Amino acid sequence: MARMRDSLPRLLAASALLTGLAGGAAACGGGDDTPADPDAGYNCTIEMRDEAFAAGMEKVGDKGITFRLVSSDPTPPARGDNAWVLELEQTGAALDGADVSITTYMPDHGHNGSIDAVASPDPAVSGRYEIDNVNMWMPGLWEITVKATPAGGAAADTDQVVFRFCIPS
Ligand SMILES: [Cu+2]
Repeated sequence: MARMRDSLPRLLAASALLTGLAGGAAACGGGDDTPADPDAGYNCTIEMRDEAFAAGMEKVGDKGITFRLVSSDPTPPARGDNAWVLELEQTGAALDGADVSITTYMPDHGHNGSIDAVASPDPAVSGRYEIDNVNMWMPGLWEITVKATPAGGAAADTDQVVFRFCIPS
């Protein structure tokens, strides 16, 4: 069944490719299932790998850090640059002073977002970080990996979670 789920969007991408070729649009980089036209849009209603955005949604990494996505501007996440607010907790306490990094990636195309996200702690709220430039420049499925290393922690202390959002157009 996983294969069925995966292949349907690819079929749609393939038909978008054919449509795009007829219009002479350029491809966006390697991969045999790369849509031809970044502006062609993407049918998120049949995408099964994504998550519905909800303000305050949480994920817990393997090392026990809770990553709470407090908000996204715009809501839900949309094409282009998004500003996120994130809260981190570990063993029930707000995690201040962590080294936070964000990577956006399109698994179907093998490419990242066009610019690097920037994380900065919110001095007003313990454990809260503002993330600018969460970039999803193209319609389709994006994986947003959030990593956090507690203050003074080694690389082995780094925890991470992945959010998956679909950008329709
Ligand atoms: Cu892409």
